[in-house]
Amino acid sequence: MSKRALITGVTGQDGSYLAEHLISSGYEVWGLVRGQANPRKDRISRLIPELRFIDGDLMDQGSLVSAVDLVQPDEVYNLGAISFVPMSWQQPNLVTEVNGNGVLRMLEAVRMVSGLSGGSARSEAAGRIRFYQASSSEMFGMVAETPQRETTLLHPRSPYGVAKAFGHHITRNYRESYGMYGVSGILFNHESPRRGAEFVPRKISLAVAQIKLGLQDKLSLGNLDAVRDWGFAGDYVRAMHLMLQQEEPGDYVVGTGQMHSVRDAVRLAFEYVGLDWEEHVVIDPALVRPAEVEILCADSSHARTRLGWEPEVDFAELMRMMVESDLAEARLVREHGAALTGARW
Ligand code: NAP
Ligand code: F7E
Repeated sequence: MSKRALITGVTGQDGSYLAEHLISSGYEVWGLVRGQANPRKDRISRLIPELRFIDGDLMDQGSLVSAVDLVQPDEVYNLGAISFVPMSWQQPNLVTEVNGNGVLRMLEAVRMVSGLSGGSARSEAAGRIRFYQASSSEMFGMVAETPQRETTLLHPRSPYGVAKAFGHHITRNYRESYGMYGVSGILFNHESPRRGAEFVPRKISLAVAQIKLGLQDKLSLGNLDAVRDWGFAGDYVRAMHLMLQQEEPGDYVVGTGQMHSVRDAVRLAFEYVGLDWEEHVVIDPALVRPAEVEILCADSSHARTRLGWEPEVDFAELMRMMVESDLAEARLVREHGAALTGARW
């Protein structure tokens, strides 16, 4: 019989790649969707017609218990979150509720449906539903060491990072308290042509496409010196799946181990279309964060040795892929109008 997976955050970047990966591996995949007439549900069901949906919200405990009870998944991937870091200074309570307490609600739903009570001895029920938590390198914040690994001290710099740290710790606590098969993937920044337009690599690739076609002239950015370890989302969802296939649950850092600054990303993207970035980029101090994460770089040796995971797409290829995709989309808009856009995502 095929395995069944439930994904929260299925309408997001990672949810879409993970659903595709699991379906191609023979899974029956259910996605939790929130809200009334969520337009992103239409978008993903066009992309992945085999995907099934169930209503629910990480803010609503009852809806999560019902969803887990109805789907009876073998694996739950908790990807749902408010994932844009600056939003967490604007609405810290909401972000804490969704990204922090939302994890606890999802764990409680799994615990209740599995019939687990206290005692860390692993019972059959404890391993029945395996749980993946989308932890983040943002938890390392003001980094205690470089590169960062599973044991690096957490020092989050944003309410987003603080909420993710709670989700991380509570997942480990359910593993230790109930013997639940719960893992955290501490994923470093990962991007794709499906990335939200608010995140810096996609903001750059979209602007480069518009500027190349003469539809825009300037790109406003904040801190160009920030350094990130950027990978491809399609590579990272393979790691999520592998984490839930191990005999014992554990936590894993996932990244490429390569560091690039925002300036590098801008230079590369403009170079790709034959333009000089310095003629187009302007600095907007309003885009600089109240507390910045200056540098992130993953030591993924644990994931590489234990999971056999390797990234396949490097930074230059990733930026090329994103710029090409946005150029193709921008050309469509220019030639046929907005009605044809979003056909691929
Ligand atoms: P994304 O594209 O922003 O997707 C976020 C998803 O969460 C959307 O499907 C959204 O659904 C859903 N969501 C938001 N609020 C919700 C709520 N109250 N209840 C249920 N679902 C809700 O994010 P992503 O890049 O795919 O990231 C996936 C996860 O990995 C997130 O938890 C993120 O924090 C984490 N992460 C991402 C990265 C990265 O670089 N991408 C790195 C480390 C960790 P709607 O359609 O309803 O808005
Ligand atoms: O910023 C700098 C900004 O918003 C990257 C999320 O997926 O990864 C992501 O969080 C860097 C920061 O991603 C602009 O200050 C400069 O230093 O693309 P970002 P993020 O904040 O690192 C982590 C791992 C997650 O978990 C999150 O969910 O780029 N930067 N100028 C800018 N950033 C943005 N967005 N816009 C700018 O104009």
